[in-house]
Amino acid sequence: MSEHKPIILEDILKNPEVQKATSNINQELIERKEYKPPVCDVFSHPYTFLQENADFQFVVDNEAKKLLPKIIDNKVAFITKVNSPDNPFKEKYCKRRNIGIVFSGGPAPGGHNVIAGLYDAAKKVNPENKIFGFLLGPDGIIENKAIELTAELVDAYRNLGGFSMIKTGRAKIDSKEKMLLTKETCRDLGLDAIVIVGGDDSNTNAAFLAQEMFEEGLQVIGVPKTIDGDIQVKDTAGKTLCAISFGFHTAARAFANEISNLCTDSSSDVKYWHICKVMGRVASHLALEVALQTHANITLIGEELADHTDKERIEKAKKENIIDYGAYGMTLRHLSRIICDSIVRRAAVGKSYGIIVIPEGILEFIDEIQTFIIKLNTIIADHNELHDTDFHSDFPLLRDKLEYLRRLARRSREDSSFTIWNTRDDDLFDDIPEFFQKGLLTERDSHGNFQFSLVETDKIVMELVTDYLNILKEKGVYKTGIEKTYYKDTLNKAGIDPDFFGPVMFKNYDDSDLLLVKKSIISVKTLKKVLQKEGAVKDNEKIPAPVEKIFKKSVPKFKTQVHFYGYDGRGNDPTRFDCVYTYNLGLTVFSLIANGATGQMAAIKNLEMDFSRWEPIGIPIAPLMHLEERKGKLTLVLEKSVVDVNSIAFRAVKKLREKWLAAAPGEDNFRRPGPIRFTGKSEEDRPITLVLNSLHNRVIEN
Ligand code: FBP
Repeated sequence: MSEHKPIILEDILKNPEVQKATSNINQELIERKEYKPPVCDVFSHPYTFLQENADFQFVVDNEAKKLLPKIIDNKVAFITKVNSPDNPFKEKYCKRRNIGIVFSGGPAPGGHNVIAGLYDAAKKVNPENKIFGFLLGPDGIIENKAIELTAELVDAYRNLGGFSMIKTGRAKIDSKEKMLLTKETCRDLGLDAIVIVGGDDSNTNAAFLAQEMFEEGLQVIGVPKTIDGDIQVKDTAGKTLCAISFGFHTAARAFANEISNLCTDSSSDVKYWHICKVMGRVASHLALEVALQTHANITLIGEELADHTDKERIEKAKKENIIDYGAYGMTLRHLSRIICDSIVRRAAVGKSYGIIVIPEGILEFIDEIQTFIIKLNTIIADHNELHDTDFHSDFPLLRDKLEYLRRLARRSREDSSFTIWNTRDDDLFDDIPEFFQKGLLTERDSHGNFQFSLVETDKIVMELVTDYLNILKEKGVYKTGIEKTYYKDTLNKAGIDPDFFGPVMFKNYDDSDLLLVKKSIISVKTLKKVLQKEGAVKDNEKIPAPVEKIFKKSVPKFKTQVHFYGYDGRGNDPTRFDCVYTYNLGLTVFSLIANGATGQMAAIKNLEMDFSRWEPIGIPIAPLMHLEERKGKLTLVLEKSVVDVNSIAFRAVKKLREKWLAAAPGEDNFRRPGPIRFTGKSEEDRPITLVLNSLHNRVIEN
């Protein structure tokens, strides 16, 4: 007899077992929230001090000198302990402060721990200190929407992913009016400092705000956030100051786990190619890390494509004494050829399945597409400025937009000084599939960035791949390899001599265990023709059924499943690396504020090494800025860091590429990183990219 009491259906929600099973709180959540990240040694001391270090130099842009004079001379500052501080130092350090914090841009796992670190440090130094969280991103600053953070609220989000506590947004404080409103908010809340947790554009914002608020004495500190991993800082000598932004590790681990599961599925069911687009607006850092974690069969890296040169074409042009400009840089068509080559090679060994990882921002590195993006950015920005309206509201439908472009092309014919959009551009644009035209004309984000996440990059690339594979099929070079033993067994069972048909049907019958049907045989009809020609069947005879079966097996089927990995990984609870990293970033932020810094970005040096070697620092933001095209204009922004094709991580992937493609008989070489866990050692430690790149000084060139 059951020990449990029967549950009355009407009272079902009152039943304690039902309540426990349906509660929002589970054991994992409790353990996560209770986790106390270790702190860098310096933070175990009651007071910290900033030790400027002028050894770290940057190439400073003249425009940055001009626009950010108050913070351009900031130096890298190491956070150090103070042994016996004097009273004035203590008073300054512990004075009562109001600090505002805002999340800006896309969520990144670990943001809540930045808040927790800042909160804990501020309250420990002076319990009267207040931390305000601005709601819904920078709009919260502009519109003065903030909440005072309490211990209860902070505790509720410790070690949890997302930015749910105060939310985020993509607004930008980019006009005099917004700056004035920001000043009003700061005055109203009596703020001493604002902390901007954001990506390259948000840290750019932090620098301008620091410049603007300098006289008012309001300190502004940035925090390097973005799953894209494109905030990495090195000085001119190549010394790493910030190896990666927070959130990157978690997102990469989440994507890698999902993609690794697909590796398992596809090598079990052996019928699908899984096309995995992974986030990363521009840089391919996430794709590179996913490759290292999963050993997917094919991983494209945008930065490598930008470097591409077609050596054959260059040589040919040289002989003709001309320069073939088209041989430099990658085209979409050429990219599809490279992918097809790998698919064809795997098919030849009987593997009509696999995993392709495509970085979201890959189109940024394809010259022909990049040109369109820049031209369209300029056209849209010019239209908005001239008419003081919004291009997308004026031309809501694709056909309206295309008609507008056509008008511009006509104008270029009449006015030779108008060069932004000519007839050739218009014709080329016309050749692009409609869904891609729409993608290229989508609304830019508030920073003027092209929104790659809204474009079906994978669809564009894979449509070209499918087309070309069909051509290769027609040409007779795309075939599935047939195991010789299988072929022989099939024919023997039917009482047919395999050695009789083998040499007629296959091009490598005598010297391989994996048989490839001859190039000239591309259909049952052509098979019959060849068999007749070689005298293997008579004119009025049918092809023996087992022979036809084998031929049909040799015709590859390119079946795909498409996946997008982005928002899911971005919302994951942070890995232990990101928990510890962000909590210490929060502590760093407070040290910078308590020591009077402004225009600095909190960072942890030596992230690529063991935790015991981590060093909290402040990095000056202004010297990291350079000019970039935004909304059709050159604008001063924090420089994004893209994948370095000379880095050890990239070169390792390049060297292992052939092995991971596994276009050879036998097993694939997939790696199983497993899901994000809080315990365990290796996977939770730090990104593999960082581990490899930290070996930089130890690698001897050969
Ligand atoms: P941040 O640079 O703001 O951290 O955002 C990164 C990102 O997740 C990109 O990977 C992606 O392209 C983009 O945000 C998506 O933007 P949105 O959230 O507006 O769709």
